[in-house]
Amino acid sequence: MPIQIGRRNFLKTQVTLATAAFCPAAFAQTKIPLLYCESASNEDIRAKVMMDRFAPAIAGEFDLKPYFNSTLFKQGTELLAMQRGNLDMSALSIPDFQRQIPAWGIVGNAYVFRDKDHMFKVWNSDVGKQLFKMAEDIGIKILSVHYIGTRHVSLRIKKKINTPADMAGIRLRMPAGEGWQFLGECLGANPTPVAFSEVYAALQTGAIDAQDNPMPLTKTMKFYEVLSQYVLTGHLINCNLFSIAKKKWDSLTPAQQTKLQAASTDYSATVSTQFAAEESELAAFFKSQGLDVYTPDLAAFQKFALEKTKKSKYMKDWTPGMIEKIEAL
Ligand code: KDO
Repeated sequence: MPIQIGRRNFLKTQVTLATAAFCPAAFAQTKIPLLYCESASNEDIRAKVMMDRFAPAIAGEFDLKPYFNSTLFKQGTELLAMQRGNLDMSALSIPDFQRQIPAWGIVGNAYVFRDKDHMFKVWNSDVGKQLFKMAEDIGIKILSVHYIGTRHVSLRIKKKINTPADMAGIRLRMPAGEGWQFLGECLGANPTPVAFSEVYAALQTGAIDAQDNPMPLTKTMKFYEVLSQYVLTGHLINCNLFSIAKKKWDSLTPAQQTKLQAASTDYSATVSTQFAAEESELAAFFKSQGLDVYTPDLAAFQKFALEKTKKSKYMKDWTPGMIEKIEAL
């Protein structure tokens, strides 16, 4: 049975074909621009995997415009830029969300995740669903989560650190943001905000005594050149939330959403694997560079952080029953 098309449709088809003949662009799908910015440097695993894997995977539908090293928006301002429609995507931190959603403080708290596997169990559970919904309610669609290492205290000065009492008065750089600064207080230190891209200079000039980046970032940014010791506090299993402005997401077709989601899931899985692999070799590398690398009294650090949190104003913001669900996973 030949397909019956009416006279009007027939004419429309002829006109369309004629148009396409004279300007192929009318048929060539115009690529959707995706403006991306984050504070990772160009040498970072995340930048390399983005350019080598993620960008090519979405190149058919999207025109990715990536900015690393916070070259478009200062670290900590990306979420607001996304809400205002000035930025499409970023790799956000938990304290970025906590600024507008106090309940997110629960997952940015010291020692809340036992390890990388526990962290992913939480994000893939009902707890993760609840937190992702809170993010959508402020206009941010979280596409995927990647592990960027476990945070430990590393110091320029040689003072031996065994318990939080030894951290008293230590000027510990933490990223800007209330959640990050409180995390520094939970380590017994005197936290001070410095942008990621300024940490090397702050260590070199003695403006700060310590910082707490995961080992892969300390390597990539060469912070170890101005550090003397790594104290394996393991106080935070660090992740980025790979996100898109919800308005942008909602403007995509279902096919474009499926494509972007699949590429994001693949991207975060690849990044997490590479960070974990690199991290496993770095204690030996830092020792080879002359740093002292040792484990402090972890029980003392965990006890101190829990007491600090209980006495703080933050626990009242936590969703009732959520910490029990997290601990049970
Ligand atoms: C940092 O500023 O110490 C930090 O490591 C915090 C992380 O959550 C993440 O924002 C990271 O910077 C950036 O992705 C740069 O690596």
